[in-house]
Amino acid sequence: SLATAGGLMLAACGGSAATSGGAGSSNYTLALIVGVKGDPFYITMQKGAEAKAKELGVTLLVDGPSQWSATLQTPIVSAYMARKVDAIIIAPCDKQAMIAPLQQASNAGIKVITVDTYIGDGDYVHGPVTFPLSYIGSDNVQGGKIAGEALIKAIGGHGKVYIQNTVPGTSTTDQREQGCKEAIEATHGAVTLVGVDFNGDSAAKAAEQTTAMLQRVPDLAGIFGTNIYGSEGAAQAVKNAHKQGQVKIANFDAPEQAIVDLKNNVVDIVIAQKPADMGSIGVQYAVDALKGNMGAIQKRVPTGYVIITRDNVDTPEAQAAIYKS
Ligand code: T6T
Repeated sequence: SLATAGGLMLAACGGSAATSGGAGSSNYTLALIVGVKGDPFYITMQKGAEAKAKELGVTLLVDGPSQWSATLQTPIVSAYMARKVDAIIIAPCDKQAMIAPLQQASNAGIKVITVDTYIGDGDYVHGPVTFPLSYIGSDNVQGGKIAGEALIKAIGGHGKVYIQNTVPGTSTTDQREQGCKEAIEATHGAVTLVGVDFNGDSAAKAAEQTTAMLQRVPDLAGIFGTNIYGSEGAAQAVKNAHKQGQVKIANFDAPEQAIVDLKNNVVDIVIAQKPADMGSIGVQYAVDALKGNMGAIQKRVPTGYVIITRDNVDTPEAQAAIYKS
């Protein structure tokens, strides 16, 4: 499946295979397994990982499932195990279901690092799962809170809101929902949550669900889209209903379309993560671990956000944070 997957890529082969001991000496093969193929967030992560692999002179293979699914992601882990890669850098699709396959890889001596999403509870020091070397990714409870607070402000501090979520069991989006709920609770009833829908990581499904919600709750004031697809579908439904400006949207993630929607007053805040940094640090850590340089590795690396609004969208910092596709 790897050879035909199309996502398999040789990013860099540094130096000759026979080299050893020099600066670019490590003849390591790393695998990056993304959460889903074709997602601009992961495309941007891949670019960051590839640049670092090239710099360090190691080989990087990249693959991922065609849909957001632990069932589809598991055989990719198995295939890289069979291929005896030195390290797996992965965004696990499910915090429980991906524990066993990754534990097997770790038991086989493969270094395991998680990026973006985690397994267990993400605390690889004191939590139930400690074999991954690091969790590199956003603080998603904080991100959900930022989104929730911005949405509450945009709707004037009171009214009905709705959360467009992806797939339960995904650490990132579960935590964003939690953070948004905490922001809503802090209004002591001024803002109420009228529903949470799960779109299966499909923008089309998200649009359908949001359209139904707009009909059921005509005075809906705001929507939080917890990732690219939830936000895209929510924005599409609001545009279809000609309710842009009337129904506010907090948009997690920063693909090009989100920036267009921001400029057109369809969304009010775009929360950009730093996927290229996640990929780059993931590769750096894998090579550190393979060289026995464990002191360089932190178990948890929060990568931060760039908050994009109409006020700063044209600044170099905001423009640089837009995802590649
Ligand atoms: O929001 C990102 C990522 O953080 C999440 O885990 C899955 O969805 C995205 O890739 C965006 O589509």
